[in-house]
Amino acid sequence: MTLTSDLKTLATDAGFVTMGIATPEMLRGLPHGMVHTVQNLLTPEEVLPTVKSVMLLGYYAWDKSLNIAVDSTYLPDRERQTPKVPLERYQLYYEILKNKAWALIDYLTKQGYEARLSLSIPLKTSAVRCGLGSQGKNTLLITPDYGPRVRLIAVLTNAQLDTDEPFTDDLCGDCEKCVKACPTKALEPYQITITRCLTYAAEQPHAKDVPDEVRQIEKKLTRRPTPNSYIECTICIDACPIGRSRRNK
Ligand code: B12
Ligand code: SF4
Ligand code: SF4
Repeated sequence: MTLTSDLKTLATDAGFVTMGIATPEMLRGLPHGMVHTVQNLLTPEEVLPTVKSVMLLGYYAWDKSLNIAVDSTYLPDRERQTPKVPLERYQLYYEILKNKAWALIDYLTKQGYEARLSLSIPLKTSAVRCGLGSQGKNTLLITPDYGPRVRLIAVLTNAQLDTDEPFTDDLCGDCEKCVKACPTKALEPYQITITRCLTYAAEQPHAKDVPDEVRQIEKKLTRRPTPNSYIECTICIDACPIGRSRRNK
């Protein structure tokens, strides 16, 4: 058994359904810096300066409740409109991903290597270069078996691992179901207008750059199980025929 196959076995045992490995050189030229106001995308070297291998892992999001986001602090309704400090938010699938990927960090560290989890390198384009699938017209990573129903996390290490081939097919073909299904017309093939996305609108209840009609649709469609939580939109995932036969409702 090599270190690479040990790690792949560990990842499968932890519940990841797809994985692939690239060197940092194979990930050059991917998106970097601020994505609108949402996320500062980092290079692998910014996360771990000694990085030699990047492992991309996909977890099958088999239930919509995995998309729940919960604010860390309870605030009465009147204060929620204008919180004095920004609220911290927990997204269930991020917590699950970190928890499961920890098995690999633990293993690598015990073997004497450095290892870091990352949710802040550009995960979709990195996943394509690691061979997991293609970027779909909804801009998400779609895999041949699960379509866009996978959530992504990276494990970076200074161990030298065997790499996989980048994915070169376009799995979408003539299909445009996700583009047509988006209720706010946020999508054009392979492009998104972030301020029209219901997930952005729900995450940023006070953002001024969300068009009024999008805000109205967000208020109508976003499911809020409690005043402190909401379920992120998955309409452009549910619309995708690839991998739909798997349970996802
Ligand atoms: C910022 C962000 C958002 C923003 C912006 C979305 C966006 N598409 O950029 C908002 C808040 C709107 C958002 C919404 C959602 N998100 Co989000 N988001 C991210 C985040 C943090 C960065 C995404 C990013 O890199 N954007 C930057 C742009 C430049 O990247 P890009 O889309 O790859 O852009 C490229 C394409 O447009 C491409 N391109 C342009 N023209 C063409 C033409 C062709 C032919 C091709 C092939 C490509 C192409 O080139 C661009 C540059 O490379 C990632 C986590 C991460 N660290 O990567 C999660 C992530 C992408 N989100 C995720 C999810 C699931 C969602 C939602 C479904 C909400 C939910 N239920 O969780 C929605 C889906 C909206 C959508 N259709 O994209 C998952 C996606 C999993 C997957 N299978 O891909 C991620 C990876 C989080 C995770 N850890 O799993 N998200
Ligand atoms: S997450 Fe919802 S609003 Fe955002 S692009 Fe997908 S379908 Fe449209
Ligand atoms: S719904 Fe169709 S166009 Fe959209 S990602 Fe899936 S296969 Fe591609």
